[in-house]
Amino acid sequence: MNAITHQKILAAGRYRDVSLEGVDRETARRLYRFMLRLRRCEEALAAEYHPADEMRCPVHFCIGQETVPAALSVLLKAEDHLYCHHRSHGYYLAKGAPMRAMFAELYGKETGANGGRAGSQDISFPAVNFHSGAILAGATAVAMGTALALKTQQRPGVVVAGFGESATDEGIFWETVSYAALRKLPIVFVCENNNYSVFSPLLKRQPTDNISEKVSAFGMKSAALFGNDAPLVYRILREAIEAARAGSGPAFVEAYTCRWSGHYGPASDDLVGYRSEEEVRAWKENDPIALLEEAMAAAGQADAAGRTALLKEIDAEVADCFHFAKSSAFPKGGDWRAMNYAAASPEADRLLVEIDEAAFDHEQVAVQAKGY
Ligand SMILES: Cc1ncc(C[n+]2csc(CCOP(=O)(O)OP(=O)(O)O)c2C)c(N)n1
Ligand SMILES: [Mg+2]
Repeated sequence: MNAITHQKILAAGRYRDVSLEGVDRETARRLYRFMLRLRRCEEALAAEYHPADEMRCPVHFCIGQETVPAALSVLLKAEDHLYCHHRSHGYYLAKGAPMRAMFAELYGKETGANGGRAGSQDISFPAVNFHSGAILAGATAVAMGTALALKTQQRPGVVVAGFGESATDEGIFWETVSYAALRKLPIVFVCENNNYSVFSPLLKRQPTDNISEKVSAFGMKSAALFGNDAPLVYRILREAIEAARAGSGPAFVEAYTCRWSGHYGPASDDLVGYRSEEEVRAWKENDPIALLEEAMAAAGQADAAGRTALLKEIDAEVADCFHFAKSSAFPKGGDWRAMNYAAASPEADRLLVEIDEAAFDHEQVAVQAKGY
């Protein structure tokens, strides 16, 4: 069994070990600001999702899981590449992609990051080397391919692949880990282990819950840690990313955490009965933002006035993003072939030509069913 498990975290109650050791004042401020900005923007999106029903895609919120994106926002450079799964908003913002284009993408507008055609779970922003993908573990293999390209072409930079623990239910994840270890690729795999794949707990999907131990059996450095401790997540990821950058090869980091919302959409799905009220309450008592705030306050680095000023600034940005998204136009349709990311691919062109142009709802009259 793992040294750390969800059961052990819940049994331990309130976590009291946040330490700012190795995290300078400016880094702590950046981690805190990032988490607050992400939390606030997601809470605003969640509040607006229903009953307005104007967003054109399913949305997976990461409220409660802010530490990994926050650490990456400090650690990654422009030349680095970040790939992630369907719970994409934190990662998108971590790579410095604009919040306005994210909101517009969710609203299906032409000013969106992908012209309104990808939505939340397939959003990308190639200009900052950010890509997400809804196919579980799919992005891990693509990320590994990017790391292979960096290495063989001797280009600078590291690749980070972020995903939930359910990616490790997929065979391609293990092939990816094996090959990355074999070739000592400059890649860091970050698993946000929130214990659930939709409604299924990990121990109903795999015979053991020792993901990081299994990964180390493939010859890769791996670590498991309490994922709501932002400075700890930062320190461990810094070590892994610096090592990959220095040519020492890949690493796997497993951050135990909890998503506060339902699997998708703003509503709680706890009524289904797959996890208990006590479990979610216990995790909320270990709110990653509150934990960091307390440690910073104890060190004289945070206070109520600072928080109020920060929230005012963030709320103004979020309001601007809503205005931008809602007042933008829907995409016009247009030539599908021009939208082909790799226009040189004859197979992709053939598939695109076969799409029935008339079947496209140019006016976007139909609104997503409420189930999303
Ligand atoms: C290959 C594949 N199988 C099934 C799905 C359907 N699916 C979407 S999200 C999800 C659960 C994902 O759980 P996890 O990876 O742990 O991430 P979390 O949602 O917990 O953040 C599933 C099964 C999918 N997207 N891709
Ligand atoms: Mg999960």
